[in-house]
Amino acid sequence: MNVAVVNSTTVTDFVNDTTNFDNFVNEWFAMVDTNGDGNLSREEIRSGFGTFMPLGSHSQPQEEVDNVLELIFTRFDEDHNDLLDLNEFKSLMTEIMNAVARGIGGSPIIVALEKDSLLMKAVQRELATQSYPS
Ligand SMILES: [Ca+2]
Ligand SMILES: [Ca+2]
Repeated sequence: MNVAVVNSTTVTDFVNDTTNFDNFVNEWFAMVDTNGDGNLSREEIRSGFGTFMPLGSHSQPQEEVDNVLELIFTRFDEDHNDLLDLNEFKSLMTEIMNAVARGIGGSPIIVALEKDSLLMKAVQRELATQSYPS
């Protein structure tokens, strides 16, 4: 666990850096697609849920997880095959990151970061692209 100061730009810059964000989405897709068939089933997303959600909602009640899954599929499963392909997954990830950015707002806040969480990746990217005067 690390602590970092972030604002909404940390997250929006991360999403807008297309090459970087594409790699990031691909990585996550491969991680969640445990049977490697190129599609994410509800079960795969459910299993990946704990690390998948930006603020690490590990111990959500099953019912709540089902509701979120239902919302995800209603909104992002564009061809209604009950699977998310890479493009559908990317829309979902973009939406999640934008929601995180809106949640943070314009003023810098201090957050606790879980290793490998979405926010952590955004912060790492920001740090990597910043140059500090020496
Ligand atoms: Ca799969
Ligand atoms: Ca689909």
